[in-house]
Amino acid sequence: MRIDIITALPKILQGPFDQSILKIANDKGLVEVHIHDLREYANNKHNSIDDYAYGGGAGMVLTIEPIDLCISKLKSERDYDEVIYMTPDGEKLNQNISNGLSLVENIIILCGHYKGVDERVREQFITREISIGDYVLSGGELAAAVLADSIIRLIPGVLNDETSALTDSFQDNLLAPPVYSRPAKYKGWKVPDVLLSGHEKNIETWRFEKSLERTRLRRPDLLDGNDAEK
Ligand code: 6GU
Repeated sequence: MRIDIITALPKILQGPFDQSILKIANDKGLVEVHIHDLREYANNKHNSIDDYAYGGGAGMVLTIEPIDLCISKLKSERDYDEVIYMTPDGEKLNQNISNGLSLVENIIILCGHYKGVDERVREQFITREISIGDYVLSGGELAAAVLADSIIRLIPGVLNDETSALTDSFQDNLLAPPVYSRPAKYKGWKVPDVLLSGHEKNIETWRFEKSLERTRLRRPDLLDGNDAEK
């Protein structure tokens, strides 16, 4: 899979992709993430990529030309399944969306900034608009990193234990059960006996019950329309 991220602030995005699972995925050749600095597509004296909004008002708007040049260049090199714009007024990200996107070949992610992008960019180039939640960030970069992380970790082979992405919270509309590690007793605080029993069936049942209990308590909304309790 290939992910091209277009941003006015490339430095914000360097860190996340140089670390942890995202780096492993890249090193294994399972994903290629390319970060594009919008300023390199500014075809003017001052390298400017933003301008005042027509009609007035506070805040700068990312202009259409550099974005057009960058997206058009990428599209001339390969086909893209989606051109995604990160914006707080987009569709709210969930596990379903990430699952779907982990199956495609090539995506472009455009990060919004300042007051947003010229509306014609959204009309002409964008196939999908995604938000990561009901709060406002100062730019789409962190949101793009969140989206890319949630997609990349689902690509087969990225995680060591291939089943572990399947047992994540949300993957079956249930929150994950509690986990414990050594020591079995710490300052008198004990790990539940069943987990030390070696009895696989009982452990599985215990985990499922804990998942259900935790979901009922914390996120009853997830159980609406869920088969788990029927
Ligand atoms: Cl995608 N962008 C910005 N700027 N703020 C957000 C967001 C995106 N998702 C939630 N808040």
